[in-house]
Amino acid sequence: MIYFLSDAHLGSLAIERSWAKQKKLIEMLEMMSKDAASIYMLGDMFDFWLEYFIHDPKKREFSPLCKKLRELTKRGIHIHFFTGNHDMWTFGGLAQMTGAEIHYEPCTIIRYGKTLYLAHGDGLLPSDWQQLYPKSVQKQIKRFIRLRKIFQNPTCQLLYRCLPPKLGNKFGYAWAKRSRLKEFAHPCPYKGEDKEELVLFAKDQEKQRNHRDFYIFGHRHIELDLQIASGSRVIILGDCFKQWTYAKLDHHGNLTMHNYEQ
Ligand SMILES: [Mn+2]
Repeated sequence: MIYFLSDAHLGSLAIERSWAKQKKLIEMLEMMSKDAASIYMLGDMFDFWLEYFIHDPKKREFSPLCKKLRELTKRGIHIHFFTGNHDMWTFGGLAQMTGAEIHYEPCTIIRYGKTLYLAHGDGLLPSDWQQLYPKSVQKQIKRFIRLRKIFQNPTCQLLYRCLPPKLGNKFGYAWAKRSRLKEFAHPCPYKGEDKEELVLFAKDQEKQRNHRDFYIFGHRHIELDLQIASGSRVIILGDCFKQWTYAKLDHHGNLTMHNYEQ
């Protein structure tokens, strides 16, 4: 079996009982480990993860999860960690702590006879997005792209990593909290097949003859399983702090969505 999950936003200052969520996540991983060959975590598992040049005591908070992942990799389960827009700043530390393989970019894999496109999902747009959206939405998208460029800029990253962790975390967690509170105050439900960026992105890929059986994303905190073409589905994974949803691909190439309630 192959499992897919995303968006635990561990450590978030806007989510109550963060330690209990981490515990539940560990139990969920343990459940998956019973028959998992690989586990794919598709981004934003941490609300803010940045590796400084100086020791960061805050990381200790996540050591139960890191220990669990280390144990699973030792047992021979492949753990894949995709960076999201909240936890892209790992420079080898997380891989060392957990034994996970880190993915900084979307990737296409073939498993059990199926082609899967995997990505966190932030910043993915159909190629004709500038014609598709009204000016106001275009402005928002452009702002997001600009911010993403700054986040991914090596010089900016280097400078941020020089900060004392206490200060860097203060900014980082406050920024993440603001975006979480914004989401809680104005939830953005599924926009529909003709507006949801990730669906449009996948449809565009199909149109360009880059066929995949499954497009699996996180990022949006909504649960979606949508057929977009014959033999092609878009899956958006939901989250692991409220909905506790995940996807599972079995040996026959069947992909199913599940809800972890325990
Ligand atoms: Mn995200």
